[in-house]
Amino acid sequence: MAGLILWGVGTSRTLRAHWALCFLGLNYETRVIRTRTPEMESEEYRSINPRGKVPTLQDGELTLTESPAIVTYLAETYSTVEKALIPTQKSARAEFFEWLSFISMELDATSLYVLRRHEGLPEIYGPAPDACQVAREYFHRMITAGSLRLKDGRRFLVGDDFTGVDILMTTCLDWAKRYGMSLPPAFSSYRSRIDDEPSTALAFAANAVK
Ligand SMILES: N[C@@H](CCC(=O)N[C@@H](CS)C(=O)NCC(=O)O)C(=O)O
Repeated sequence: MAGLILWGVGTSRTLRAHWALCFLGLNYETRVIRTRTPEMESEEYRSINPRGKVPTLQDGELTLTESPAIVTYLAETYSTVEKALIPTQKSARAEFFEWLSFISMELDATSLYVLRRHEGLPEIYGPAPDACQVAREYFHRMITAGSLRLKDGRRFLVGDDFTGVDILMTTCLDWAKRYGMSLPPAFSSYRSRIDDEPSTALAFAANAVK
């Protein structure tokens, strides 16, 4: 198998993978597959991703799931001097992985995904109003603490440039807003700045359900 193939459109997590590919200017093929559709259950897709989730990236012989891992793999493999999604300097790389973990665990898995499952899809996962209330409070606490990072006036989370963790953070900020949560002012301004980054519009278009 040759070339890059990305499976999945239309979700916050698929957006992350499209965005990294768009930012790096890579040619890739999109396999339009959406959550909770028969295609997700197909034998072909299950043989590629037995967990039945999107996104999945194929790069030659490599098949990779988990959006933070996909963004990091693309960043490590395809960044150039002109277009890089991960810093090269050791301490900045350590901070990149710190933010990757914070966003994936504290914002996504512990807060937003709880809301997605129990407020957005109660018919599948069951209603859980207490857990949702706690998830909202937890998100607020984490994003407020996270916003201290921006108090020195920095434009992006790590180093001086836009990186993969800005992709992940932006998807979580938008996700939180869709669930009616307000953002600390520093993250509202940050989110507006992200729209100035040319790959933002490309990525949203690539991830859109046509
Ligand atoms: N940790 C995974 C989560 C992937 C995930 O849950 N994707 C959702 C769409 S955003 C999905 O495929 N849901 C289908 C299902 O759970 O049945 C990642 O970040 O890629």
